[in-house]
Amino acid sequence: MKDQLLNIKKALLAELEANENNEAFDIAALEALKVKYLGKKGELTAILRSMGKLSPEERPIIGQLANEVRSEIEAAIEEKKTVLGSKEKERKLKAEHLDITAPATVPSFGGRHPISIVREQMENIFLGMGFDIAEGPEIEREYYNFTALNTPDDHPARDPQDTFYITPDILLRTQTSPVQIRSMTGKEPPIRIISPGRVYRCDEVDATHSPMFHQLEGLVVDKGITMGDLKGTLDLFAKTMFGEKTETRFRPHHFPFTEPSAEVDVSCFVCGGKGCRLCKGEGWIEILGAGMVHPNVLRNCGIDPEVYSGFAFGMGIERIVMTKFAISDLRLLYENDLRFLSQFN
Ligand code: 2NM
Repeated sequence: MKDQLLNIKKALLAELEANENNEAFDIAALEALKVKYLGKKGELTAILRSMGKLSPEERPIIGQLANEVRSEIEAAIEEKKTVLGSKEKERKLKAEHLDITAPATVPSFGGRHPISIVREQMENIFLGMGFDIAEGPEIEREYYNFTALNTPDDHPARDPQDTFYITPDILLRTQTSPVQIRSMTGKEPPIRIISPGRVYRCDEVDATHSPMFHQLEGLVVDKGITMGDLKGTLDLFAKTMFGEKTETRFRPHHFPFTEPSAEVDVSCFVCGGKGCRLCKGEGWIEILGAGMVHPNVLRNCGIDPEVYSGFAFGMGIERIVMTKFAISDLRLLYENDLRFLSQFN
């Protein structure tokens, strides 16, 4: 029995030594070992239970030895526990290491899209001249988009090849002019509004076309409004948008909804009109269309053209963005590539 006791101690010490360099041998494994040797079903307990068979002389001797073995085993396990504990602490410290001197991660806030930047600039210029901002639906009635605007039934813009029809009567607006029609209908002038927003046309995507783009149109109706008011308004807009040296040029044109109509150019703000890459040697850059509101359009909206007159204009926001920032490909504005967009922050 004496040998049995000493063997238990040896076996425990051997197991501890065998696991000296075993990374997987942790405190839980050590607890299991303790149960195996000292637990109720452990080997030492089994021996102590069988001590009744011993003679009265042997009993105290074996009893004492058993107690010694038990405390030696306990001591060995305690010692190992301390070692494992400090190893565990070291591992945690390494894993949870925090360098408080490291530079902070700066949160990135993003920025505004160039179309939004320019649209807001344009809005602010017209708000400063006393215009209000008007909005309307992007899904529009054919009447507001074409008919009320004096567009002939056989006008090419009405072609299903060019316009997204939902039904023969409902379509995606091809311009923001229907907003002006809605604003004029049943309202007594003076009217002074701009209508920025998305418009849709059946175009293949390329460097200068997109089936969705943005427009900003303007409308003024009052007694005695003339072409001079139109020229003054657009000239001030151009000077504020592109620089005070900017000049404007009106070229005769045709729109169904205005008469007379004009296309409007601004003098190139890069070369000042001498001709350069931006203006393709022209000295002028076309930025908008405009004219005096056609009497038929006023009548369609219940406004008497004998009493009132008005001017209107429209421009593509993307075109202004591309001109201002010298962007050669429209698609860059829709691809949401941060390498492009972050340049405008
Ligand atoms: C343009 C060019 C010229 C325009 C006309 C109207 C309305 F409703 F008053 F008749 N709104 N917008 C207009 C005039 C739009 O875009 C190139």
